[in-house]
Amino acid sequence: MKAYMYDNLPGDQRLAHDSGRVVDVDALKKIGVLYYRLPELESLNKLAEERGYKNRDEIVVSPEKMGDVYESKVKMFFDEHLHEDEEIRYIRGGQGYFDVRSQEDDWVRIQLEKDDMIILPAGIYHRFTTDESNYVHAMRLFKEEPKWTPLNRSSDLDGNEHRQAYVSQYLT
Ligand code: KMT
Ligand code: NI
Repeated sequence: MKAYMYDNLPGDQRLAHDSGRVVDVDALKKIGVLYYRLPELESLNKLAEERGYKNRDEIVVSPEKMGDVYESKVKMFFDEHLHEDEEIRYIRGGQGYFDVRSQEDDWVRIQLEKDDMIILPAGIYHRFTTDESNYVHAMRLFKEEPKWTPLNRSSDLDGNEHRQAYVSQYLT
């Protein structure tokens, strides 16, 4: 895992866009983003048990696996959105970038690789992209009732109860 401020320069979303300004795990925690390195599946299972993640599936995001829809899917994942529940991802292979909004509403880019696990809190604005390798294999974990419909950023969403809960816990 490596996290840094996104450079906001033009260019493909899959490029590193590394500004050189590092962001540490503590700073991620302050905006409610939890990071774990879990080389043993056993530790993942323990964490899942503790946090009530009862369900899981696996996804491979790649042109080989997805065919023609790959490019459009990757663009969709990169639309800024939030969910009304946590987004939990455990990377099994390949790499990818999760971008999350900082306290100042700038993008923080989190580069993940095999054995990295990330938990994004409900209500945080974020987006995802593969990198230049165009391959990521991830486990998606969720609670009983997955509520992970992406809600795209808009002023209408400001009043959403999950957004408001996030803002009052982490941004004020
Ligand atoms: C998401 O929600 O952005 C995804 O599922 C992308 C693939 S998981 C790394
Ligand atoms: Ni999401």
